[in-house]
Amino acid sequence: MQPNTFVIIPTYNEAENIQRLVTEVLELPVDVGVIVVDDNSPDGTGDQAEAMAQAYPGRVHVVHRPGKLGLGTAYTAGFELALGQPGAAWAMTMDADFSHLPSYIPAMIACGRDKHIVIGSRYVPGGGTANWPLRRRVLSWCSNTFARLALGLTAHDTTAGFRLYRRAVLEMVRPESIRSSGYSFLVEMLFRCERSGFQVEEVPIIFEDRREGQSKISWKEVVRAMLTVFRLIPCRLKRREPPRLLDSESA
Ligand SMILES: Nc1nc2c(ncn2[C@@H]2O[C@H](COP(=O)(O)OP(=O)(O)OP(=O)(O)O)[C@@H](O)[C@H]2O)c(=O)[nH]1
Ligand SMILES: [Mg+2]
Repeated sequence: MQPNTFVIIPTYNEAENIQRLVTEVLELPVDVGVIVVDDNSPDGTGDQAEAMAQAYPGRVHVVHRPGKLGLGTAYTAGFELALGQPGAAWAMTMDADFSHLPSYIPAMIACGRDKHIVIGSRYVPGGGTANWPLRRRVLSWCSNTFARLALGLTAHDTTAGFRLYRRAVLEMVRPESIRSSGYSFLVEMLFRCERSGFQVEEVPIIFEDRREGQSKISWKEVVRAMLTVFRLIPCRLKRREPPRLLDSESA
């Protein structure tokens, strides 16, 4: 049977993580497939992902890109492949480094039955971060709060990459037209979703610091995310769509 949910995992140098992560996702008691989007990682992550695709035909797919093209376009390449799969009704995104534990996926999918978007969130009761240095915690909390207040978002974790989107959301907000990458992409995507009237829910998660490998986040990315927030502020003045119902509610 074809999975109805595809978990998109962008990777750049995640050879220590990818096979274990994909295995854990596939072993969950939910109907999911996996799409790895690898940017020709020098450490051979792409080959490892390919080996998983051979071992699980139809359940694991790999998009190989020629070089490091950024997280935003990696997500959109994953969405495109996911939506092209027969029976695909939801697409998830998660990091490859075990900061987003696969064990939260079933709760997010359950929550997605009557919501348009579900966020695995650090900033709702029960959520949080583990093993993160104080500097990183302060930076994350401040940028989240700034984005939330400046853009009038209802979600509390605005930069989270652990998300579940319903097909209709991706078809309407057209993520491929978002030019920014990384955190900027995530904030802009959430902004578009909320402005379009889609219902967002947050499931608490404990975000753990990466287990293996190197961080790819840079100060440049944080500054770019701030600039994205400033660029979007004028769009707040445009009309906001009324809350949307799920197809099943409007039938
Ligand atoms: N395909 C692709 N994946 C990327 C790129 N940059 C980062 N990633 C992946 O995106 C996910 C998030 O990147 P991280 O480096 O973990 O960023 P972070 O979680 O903000 O920071 P740390 O946890 O401190 O490393 C990981 O799975 C990375 O391998 C990219 O340019 N292309
Ligand atoms: Mg990470």
